[in-house]
Amino acid sequence: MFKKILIANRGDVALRVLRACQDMGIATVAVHSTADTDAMHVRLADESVCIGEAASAQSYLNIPALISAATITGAEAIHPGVGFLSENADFAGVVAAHGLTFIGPRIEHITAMGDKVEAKRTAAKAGLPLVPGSEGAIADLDEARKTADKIGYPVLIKAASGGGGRGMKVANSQDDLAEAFSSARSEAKAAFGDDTVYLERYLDNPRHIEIQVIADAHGNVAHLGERECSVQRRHQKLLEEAPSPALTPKERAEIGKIAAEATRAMGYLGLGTMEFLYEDGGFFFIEMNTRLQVEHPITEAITGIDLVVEQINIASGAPLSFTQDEVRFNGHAIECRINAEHPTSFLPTPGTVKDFHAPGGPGVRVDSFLYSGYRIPSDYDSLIAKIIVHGDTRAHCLARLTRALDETIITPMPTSLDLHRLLVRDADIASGAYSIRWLEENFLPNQQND
Ligand code: MV4
Repeated sequence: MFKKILIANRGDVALRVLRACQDMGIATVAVHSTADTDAMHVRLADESVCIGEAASAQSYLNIPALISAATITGAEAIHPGVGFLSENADFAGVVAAHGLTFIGPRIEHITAMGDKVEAKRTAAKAGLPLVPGSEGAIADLDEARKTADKIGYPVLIKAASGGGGRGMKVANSQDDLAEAFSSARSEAKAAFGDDTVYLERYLDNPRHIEIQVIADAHGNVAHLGERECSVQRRHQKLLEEAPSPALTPKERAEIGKIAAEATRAMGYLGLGTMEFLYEDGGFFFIEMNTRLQVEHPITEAITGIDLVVEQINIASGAPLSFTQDEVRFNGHAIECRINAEHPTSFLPTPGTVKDFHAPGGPGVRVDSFLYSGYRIPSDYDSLIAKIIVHGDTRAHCLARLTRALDETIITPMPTSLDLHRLLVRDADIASGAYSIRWLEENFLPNQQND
């Protein structure tokens, strides 16, 4: 096992990894920008290294500074956390080239899943069900037309280098196709420097359901159930729950088995998440994330498995601490993401926190780096806290979540807490009757949707 790990991240995920290391008796190295000198992850780590200026490009994305920090502190492994360099195959390669261990999947899988065309090819080969669409990239308008005629309108043009919703265009009929094709291409070129696009049948209002998978270097593979992530606005998830209120036990067992078998077929290593669109009882693979996810705590809550500890174990060559047969799904969990943002404009509201009071009691977990007097920098994303609640049933979980949200105090800046307080009292949330358009259409009807 590693003696010392460097955590190449900040915020709640840096604390999350730090806590796993502490539970395992592993020493920690925090890195921070000049804007994060007073950050909680720096205070709680055994050692810390300043790696650059506030701008992420000069600090949390600064590969030479991160490698230097690991080398001078004698860290043996680097955990990339979430975001930043967590899905950067070049970084994983540089880490390995310096004799350090990247706590994450193999480079080939990070590379394959980063290219959405290659991701679909890999997924299809591994037996995952796909949205009907082009076999690979679409070369020109003529090919787009032929493919669209074959699969039927409406169709969606997507960027191979995209993901997270950027560079997508819908064509409702052949009349729209030329415009959608060329604007998707030029947007992709501008956003990613790559105008490779592909085509899929457009699903009108699916749910977003993802499956957590995990594999070690000894041939042990497991799925840890699904997370329902449909409550989102502009591709920012607000609330996630496990299990999904939409699935029957039979559907859950089937898609879990398919995902685990695909994980094995790929020769995948470590923690991964397969994202599916779910509509009319069918699952359609769209993307795979080759990292820990922000919403991982709800899976931890219903399985009792520490996903970060497992990641570290796997990276050190140890086997999974459980087998698929030993995984038990227990009760229901919901995560609310609390952002420092304006309730209607959704613009960030950085500044100094006056009062912070976290909720507590049975079934409540808070992953946050806030403290009273902490100054939230304006340089990073606005996620400031995650409130994760577990209950015996979905209704029990919602009751506990309602009380947990009502206990929470964050002043003086506006946050998304008030929106969550309304959401937990909403009839559609109570019944689980929502899909990916629900929040924008029914809850924020005055917002500009994209
Ligand atoms: C789709 C889709 C409908 N049909 N693909 C958006 C982000 C990217 N990960 C994939 N996305 C979508 N792909 C087909 N063929 C609708 C979306 C989509 C979406 C997906 C998951 C969660 C939220 C979403 C919000 C808008 C659109």
